[in-house]
Amino acid sequence: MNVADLTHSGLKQWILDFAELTTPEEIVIADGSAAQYDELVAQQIAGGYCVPLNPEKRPGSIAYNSDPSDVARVENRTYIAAQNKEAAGPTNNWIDPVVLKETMTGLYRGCMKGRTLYVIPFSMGPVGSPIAKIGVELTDSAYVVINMMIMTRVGAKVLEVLGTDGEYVPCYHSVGKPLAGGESDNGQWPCAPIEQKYISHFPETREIWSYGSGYGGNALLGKKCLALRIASVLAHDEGWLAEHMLILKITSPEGKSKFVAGAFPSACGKTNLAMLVPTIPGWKVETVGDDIAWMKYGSDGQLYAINPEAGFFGVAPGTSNDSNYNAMVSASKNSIFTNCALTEDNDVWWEGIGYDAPGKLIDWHGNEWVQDKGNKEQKPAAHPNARFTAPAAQCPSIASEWEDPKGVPISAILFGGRRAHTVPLVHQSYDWNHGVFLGSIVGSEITAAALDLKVGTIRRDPFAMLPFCGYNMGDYFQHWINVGKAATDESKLPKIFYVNWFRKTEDGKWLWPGFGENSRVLKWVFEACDGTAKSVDTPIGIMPTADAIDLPEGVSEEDMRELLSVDVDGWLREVEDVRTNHYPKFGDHLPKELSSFLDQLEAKLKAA
Ligand code: GTP
Ligand code: SPV
Ligand code: MN
Repeated sequence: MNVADLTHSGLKQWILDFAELTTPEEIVIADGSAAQYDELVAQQIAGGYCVPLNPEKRPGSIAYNSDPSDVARVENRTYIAAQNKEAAGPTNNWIDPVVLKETMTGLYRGCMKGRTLYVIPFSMGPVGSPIAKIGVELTDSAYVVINMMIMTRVGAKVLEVLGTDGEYVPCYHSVGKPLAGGESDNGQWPCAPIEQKYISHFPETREIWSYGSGYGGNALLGKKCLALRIASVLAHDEGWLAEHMLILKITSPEGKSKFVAGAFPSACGKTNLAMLVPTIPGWKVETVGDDIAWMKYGSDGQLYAINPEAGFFGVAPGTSNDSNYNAMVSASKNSIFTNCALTEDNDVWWEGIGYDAPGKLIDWHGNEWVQDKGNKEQKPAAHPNARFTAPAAQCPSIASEWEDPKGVPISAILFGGRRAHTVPLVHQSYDWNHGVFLGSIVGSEITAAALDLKVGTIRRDPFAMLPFCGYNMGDYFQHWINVGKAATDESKLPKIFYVNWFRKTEDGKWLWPGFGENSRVLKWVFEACDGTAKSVDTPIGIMPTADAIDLPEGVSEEDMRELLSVDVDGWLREVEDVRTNHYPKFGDHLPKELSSFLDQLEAKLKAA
C-alpha cells in the first residue's frame, strides 16, 4: 500500500506535508499484516536494535534495551497546550499552543533525515464499533510500529472504516534523532536529550505531537495520549468517562457474574488485579482490560465499559507464575520486552520473576551481571519499569466479552494506591458523590513508571489520572459528579470502594499478601453490591466487620484488625494535607460537594 493509493480526502496531504517538514528517506504505511510485522522485526534485529529470544523458550519474541535516559514517561515534559492555561488546570504543564507548535515545528524540521516515516492507522476499540476512536500516528520508529500493532488494532481495515472523510486524531511522533548522510544508529536506541523531549496535546484541535522519546507512554500515542488525555476531553464534552482503569469479570461459586473497574496509579497493581487467580475456592476472575476503560451509559441506565486496547504494556519486575500466572502466559510468545535482562540462552529475566538468575546475565544496560543475593546494594538486572508488550488475546483469563463493542456493565469501581500506613484494606463510599470525594483524595507512593520524580514519596494522584487528565482537574471532579447526576436510576450506579494492598508493618514487611489473596476483598465488594456484605459504618466510610473477610494464610487476627482499623490520627493528617496542599490548588474549579465531604470527615474523626 502506498501513500498515493490513500483515498481519504485529507489524510494523504497531511502525511505529505509532515514528510516535507521532517524529510524522511521513504514513507511506509503499516497495513497490519503479519508479514509486515515479521519484516520490521527482521530489520530491527539486523540493525542490532533488539535481539531475538530463544524460539524454544519464547517463540516470536524480541528484547530491546532503551537508552538509559528513556525508560519511563516524562511528566515534566508532558504538556496540555490548551488555548488558555486555566483550561489545562493547576496539575498540568502548559505552554501556549502557538508557541509550542512553533518550537516543535523547529524540532521536527529535518528530524527524520535518514529514517523511514511510518504511517500507522489505528483504532482504539474494536474496528468499526460505534464507541471506537481512530487515530493515525506518523512516526520514525519501527519499535513504535510493532508495539502499536500489539497494543491497538492497526492497518488496512482501519483505513476502510475511515473511508473518504472519516474523522481521526492526528498524531505526530519522532524519536528526535536525525541521521547525517551515511550515519547509522549502530543498534543504539535513538532518542533526544530530556530538554528536547515534548509530549504535547492540543485539546481543542484534538492533536498529539510527541518528540524525542521512544518509550511506551511517550511514543505509543494511542495509549495515554489519545485514549486518556484527548479522550478525557471528549468524554467531558460528551458526557462519558475515559479512565486509567482495569476492567475485570468476577464470577461467584453460584455462577453469578459482575464486572468491576479499578483505578490505581501507574505500577500500583491494575494488571495484577485484572488477571488474578483467586485463592478462594469456587470464585473465578477473568480479564477485560488492564489499563484503560471508557465508560458510557447504556439504554438500560447501566454504566458500560470497554477496553480500548488490544494488548498489555505491563510492568515486568514482580511478575511471576506465582504473582501473575496469566501475565506470564500472555508474554510467553509473540511479545516484545523492553529493559529486561537477558540470560545466556537468550531468554528474559527480571527481579521477582520467581527464580534465581540462571548464570551470567546481560543487564538492561548491556553489561554482564551475576546475581549477588548477599548484596542488598546490587543494582537490578532489569530496570524497575521494564515492560512486556503482549497481545491480550494470548491471556488465558481473557473474558469472552473483552471485545464486545457494547462493553460490560460495571457494578463496582475501586480506587486505590500504594500506602504503607493510614489507608485500610478496603472501605466503601456512602454514595456516588462520596465516592468521587474518595477518588479525588487518592494518595500514592511514586513508582518508577515516571521519570524525574522521587520514587517512594507520597503524592496525591486523584482517580490515578494526575498524569493523564487532559483538562482542568477541578472540572474533571465536577464531571464525575455530573455523570452521577445524569443517572436515570441511581440504584444502577456502580458502588465505589477505596482499596489498599500495600500496608506495611513497622519493620517494612507487607501486612497483606496481595495478588491472588485480593480475591477475598473482591468477594466482599461483590457481596456489598448485592447488599449481603457484613459491614459497619465508620467515620471514613462503610467497612467490613472483623469477621467479614476470611484470613489468608500468614495473616493473623491482629494483622486483620490493623488492616481494617480506622487510624484516626493518620486520617486527620490526611484531612489537613488535603485541606492545605491539595484542594486549594483547584480554586473555583473545586466542586463544593468535595470540600463539604472533607468537613464532614474531619468532624466525624474528631467525634470518634
Ligand atoms: P501501569 O501499567 O504502570 O499502569 O501499572 P499497573 O497498575 O498495571 O501495575 P501492575 O499490576 O503492573 O503492578 C506493578 C507492581 O506492583 C508489580 O511489581 C507488581 O508485582 C506489584 N503488585 C501488584 N499487585 C500487588 C499486590 O497486591 N501486592 C503487592 N505487594 N504488590 C503488588
Ligand atoms: C503507566 O505508566 O501508567 C503505564 C505505562 O501504563 S505507559 O504506557 O508508559 O504509560
Ligand atoms: Mn497505566
